This record gives sequence, C-alpha cells and structure tokens, in this order.
Amino acid sequence: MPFRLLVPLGLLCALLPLHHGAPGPGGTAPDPAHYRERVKAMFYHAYDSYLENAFPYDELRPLTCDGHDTWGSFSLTLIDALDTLLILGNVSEFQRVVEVLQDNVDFDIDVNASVFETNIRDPNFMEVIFYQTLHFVVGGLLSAHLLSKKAGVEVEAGWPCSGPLLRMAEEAARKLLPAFQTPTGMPYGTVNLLHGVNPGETPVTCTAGIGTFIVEFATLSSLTGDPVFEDVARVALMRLWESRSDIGLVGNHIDVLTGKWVAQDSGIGAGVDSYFEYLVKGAILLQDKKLMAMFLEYNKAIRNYTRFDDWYLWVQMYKGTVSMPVFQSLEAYWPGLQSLIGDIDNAMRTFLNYYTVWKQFGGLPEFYNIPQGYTVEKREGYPLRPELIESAMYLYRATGDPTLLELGRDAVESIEKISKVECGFATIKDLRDHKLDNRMESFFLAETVKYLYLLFDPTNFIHNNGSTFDAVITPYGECILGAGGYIFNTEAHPIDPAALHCCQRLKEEQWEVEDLMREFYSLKRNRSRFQKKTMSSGPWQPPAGPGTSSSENEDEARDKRPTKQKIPLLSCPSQPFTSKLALLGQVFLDSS
Ligand code: DMJ
Repeated sequence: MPFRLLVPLGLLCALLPLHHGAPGPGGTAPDPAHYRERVKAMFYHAYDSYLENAFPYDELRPLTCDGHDTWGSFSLTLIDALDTLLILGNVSEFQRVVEVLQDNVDFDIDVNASVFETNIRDPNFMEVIFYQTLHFVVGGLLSAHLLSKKAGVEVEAGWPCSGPLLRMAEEAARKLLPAFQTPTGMPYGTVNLLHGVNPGETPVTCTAGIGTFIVEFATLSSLTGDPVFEDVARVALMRLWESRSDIGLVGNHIDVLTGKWVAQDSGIGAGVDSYFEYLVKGAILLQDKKLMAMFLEYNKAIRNYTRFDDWYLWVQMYKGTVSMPVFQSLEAYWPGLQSLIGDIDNAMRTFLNYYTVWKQFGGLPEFYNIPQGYTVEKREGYPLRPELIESAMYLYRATGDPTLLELGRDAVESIEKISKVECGFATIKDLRDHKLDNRMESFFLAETVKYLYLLFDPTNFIHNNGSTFDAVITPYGECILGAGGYIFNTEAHPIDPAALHCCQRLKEEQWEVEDLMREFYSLKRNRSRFQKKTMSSGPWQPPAGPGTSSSENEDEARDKRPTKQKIPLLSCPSQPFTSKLALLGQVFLDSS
C-alpha cells in the first residue's frame, strides 16, 4: 500500500526542504565537448550491444546479454534509437536501419499491444509498469520519416507527403483506431493488432493513455490528408477536459465507457504526465490557442492545489486535499514544460528542488517522500529515465545557466558509474545499494542519451533557430523544412512543425510562406553572410503567375487576397524574423 498523507499541512510546509540556487559541485562548468564525446560513447556501448545481443527483440537485457519482447515485438529499441543516430551525426547507420525496419517490422500480428501504456494496476492505480507501445512506434517512425532527407535517404517524389516510414506509421496508427470506438470517444488501453479491442477488455484507462495522441495523430493527418487521426485525438482531449472536477483537476484513471473517474488522485506524474505535455506541445505544433488555454487553466489549478514551495504533491481531484506528498521521477519533465510557456523562474526553482534529489542518490528514485526527504518503500529504483535531463536541456536552451550543464555532467558520471555493464546500461533496481535490474528500456537510447547529447551540443541541427533551412518542392507547392523549432513527442522523437504545412497547403499558408520568403530575401540582401541550401536548382523564385515578375505586381496581387482569417501565430510578433521563419509558432526565447 503506497504511502498516504498522515502529516498536518502546516507541518508539511515546515518540513519541505528548501534548496534554491544551489551551485554545482566544484563550481566549474563542465566542458561540453568532453561530455558530448562521453555521451556518444554511452550511446554506442548500448546500441551496439542491442544489435549484437538482442535485435530483433524489442529490448536488450544487459545483465544476461540477450533480448526480450515487451508487448509488441517491433524491434522497438531500433525504432526508438533511429533519430538519435541522426542527432549524433551517423547518417550511414540511419540509412541502414531505415532499410532494416522496412524489411522486418510487421504490424499484422496477433498480439495485444497497449495503446499508450499498460498498467499492472494495484488498488490505487499508482503501480504503473511501462510497456513500450504502438503509440511510441508511431512517433519514432514519423520522426524518422521527416528526418529522412536530412539523413541523405533517397526519398520518393511526394516526400514528405509520402514515404515507406510514413506508410508504416499510418498502418500502426490505424491499428489503434478501434480503441477509440467507445461511447465517450476516450480509447481503451489495449488493442489486438488483428482483432481490435478484445471482448472483456477493461474500460479503465489512465489519463495519459487518453490524452497523449495529438502530436503524432495531427502530424499523421497533415501528412496523409486523412483527418481521422487528428479527429479522434481531439475528441479524446475534449472529453478529458469536460470531465475535470469543479476545482479544475483531473484524476489518473477513468472508465472510458461511463466517463467516471476510477482513481481520483490528481498530480503531474504517473498516469497523467503526458496529457499536460501534449496540451502544450499540441498548442505550439498546431498554433492551437484552445489547447494552450486548456493547459493554462489546468496550470492555475495545479498551482493552487498541488504546489508547495515549488514541489508538486498529489491531491484528491474533487477536494484538493493532499493525498500523497510524493515527488515521482516522472514528474521531472515539468520544469521543461514550464519553459515551453516561458515560465522560466518557476521552472528553475522546481528544477533545483529535483536536482537536490538527484545529488542525494545519484539518480531520481521512482518515488521520493518529500517531507521525509527519502525514498518510498519498494520505489527506490531508477530505470535511467530522461525527465530531469530533458528539463535541463530545455532550460539550458532558454537560460544558458551552467547549473544545468552540471546536472548533465552528474547524470553522465552516475549512470556510467552505477549502471554501466559489459552488455549495456542496466536499470538501477535500488539507488540505496545500486542493485541492478536486467532491463534497458528503449527510452534510454530514444530519450536519456538524446537529451544529454543535445544539452552538450548547442549547435546541433535540432537547435537551429531558423538561420538555415531547406525549401522543398512537394506535390502541394513549396514548403520550408529543417528550420528548427522541433517539437519532441513524449518519447523525444522530434517532429518538424513546418512539415505539417507541406501536404494540404491552404492557399493562405502558401501566401504566408511567400511573404516570409520575400521578407527573408530582402533581409538576405542586407545580411550577405546568410547561408541557404535548396533542393531545387538555383535561387528561390516566386512561383510564376500572370504578370507577377515585378514586385509591384506581387504587392498588387497580395492586396487582392482576402484578409487572412488565420489565428495569429502563437509566436510573439516581436520575435525577430529568423525565429518566425523557424517554425511558424515556436515560443522559445530566441537567442539570436
Ligand atoms: C517514456 O516512456 C516516456 O517518456 C513517457 O512519456 C514517460 N515514461 C517514459 C520515460 O520515463
């Protein structure tokens, strides 16, 4: 039975450890180049061992140097590691793996795949065992599809609106659609890839398992032209929003047939986390003010009821009373999410609280009892999760604060010291005695290593602020890609937001890109040092149109256009040109 609150609130506040502005040990900022190489070596130590000892199984078992399937047998670690290969600059291996996946991954198999996560539930639904899922496969394939050109893959004529990895992602996602056929529109947690939802499948699904589809599904609908994916994701989000309590909170498990909350603990962690993550990332990716408005409303309620001195606790969703003063390792994504809405100060304060826990154990225990300042029984493990490193990457990009690099250094040092074994890196079963578990979850290569590398590689193409880009000819006209502002899905697979404008280009958007290009070239003329790569031969020319050669005609043509109804970009208009181009909607601080 997990720990429950027995401590009066007043005492609770007194007990809360206060750790603000703690400098890193030794005070010297880590050398990014040195740690970049260390992280790259960590990746290949694990990746090469997976290929040698575990492929085609889903995951490596590092203590027994073999592999096992974790619910789906899709060679998940290979799919999850694909875009990390490109971020580390290994285009040849990226190209090889794209071929391997096309020849090996088959979704027409009689297995029950979890739609988002599969829970081995205990009475309090707090016991969540993650099984990698079809959902993550879709994200990994979509991201690799959109990065294919940058990786030098021979793409087909209609790319990015068609391609083998896109078709695989679409096929996998179509296997998930039967789960959404419920009276509420909220999906079941598990689906059989051949037969759909099994009769008798439990109708209880966690909040994250309902609210974590918009990033992948909207991208899929934009690239394939089939709105069904975005539609089901939006309905599920709207149902959750409509099910929130009067004090504006959601629980962590709900019955998707009745819409009744089954588990009413409310927090930012297990079973809920990526719902909030996708409201923000969906809002930025789709410039959708409604999604952002939903998140900001939740953020107010979360602040009012669950935040105590920059720690976040669990409360009863209807009463707002504290039910569990616990910090879960999964919650360490929150400071990074706060930085995405520009709430840097609050993000840093919470980050520093979480960093103290890392320093205490050399990792983040799954559950940490805040008033007691120690691990929760049977929750002392650290499966090499990425969340605190993910937040450090976002916050370092926003602030340049060296403390964030120090967390990266500490993470490399302790993961190498505690979990490195001959055949990879092993989940830490217990941070108190460093006992290891025979598991290396695929998110270690997809997320933990990737965010560490991006923390130490400020010039990586992922961090591009729009100063370089690719203009691509698609069946729908020209579109801009690779200008930066990538949106990471919940498994750290980067989605290029500009790609969503490539395949069903609304006329207005075409004009908008032309405006931006026109503004860009007038800027280029001013700033000669600007570098530009184009896929099509020769400099960009506005599309030929009757009598449009001279700029006057263009202005005239533009004035004839109906005024745009489009929602103004989420990006603040004061942003300099380069970031506007960067992604049509990024809200990161633009350092240029
Ligand atoms: C991953 O599966 C995903 O990041 C998910 O969003 C949270 N849990 C793990 C990493 O901790």
